Amino acid sequence: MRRTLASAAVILSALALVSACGDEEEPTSDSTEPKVIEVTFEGDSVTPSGDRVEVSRGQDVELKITADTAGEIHVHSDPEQELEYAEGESTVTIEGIDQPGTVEVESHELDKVIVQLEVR
Ligand SMILES: [Cu+2]
Repeated sequence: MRRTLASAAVILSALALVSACGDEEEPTSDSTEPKVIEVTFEGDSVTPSGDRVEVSRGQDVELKITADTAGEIHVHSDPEQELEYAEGESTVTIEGIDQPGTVEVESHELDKVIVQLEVR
């Protein structure tokens, strides 16, 4: 009887191990996917203009840019980030920001805020 119980216990724990492996979940990729924002520069205006955009801490932000002239984007994070873009279509990436708070993304050429990133 004792022996039967012991082997039953062995089988049960073996099953537990197997199912533990099977239940392992894939890590969710939501927080690692970059936030994509389309930005258009035209003359002395930019779209979006001052919009608030929520991002997660550490989440990269991809700016898909269409511009009639090359320029530079200034990200008021700590440390600051300066991103140059070319005339035409291009993509620049703002590196994920670790500190929660509001970070302004500006064009100094136009003296305008493009988006305010709300880092949570
Ligand atoms: Cu600035």
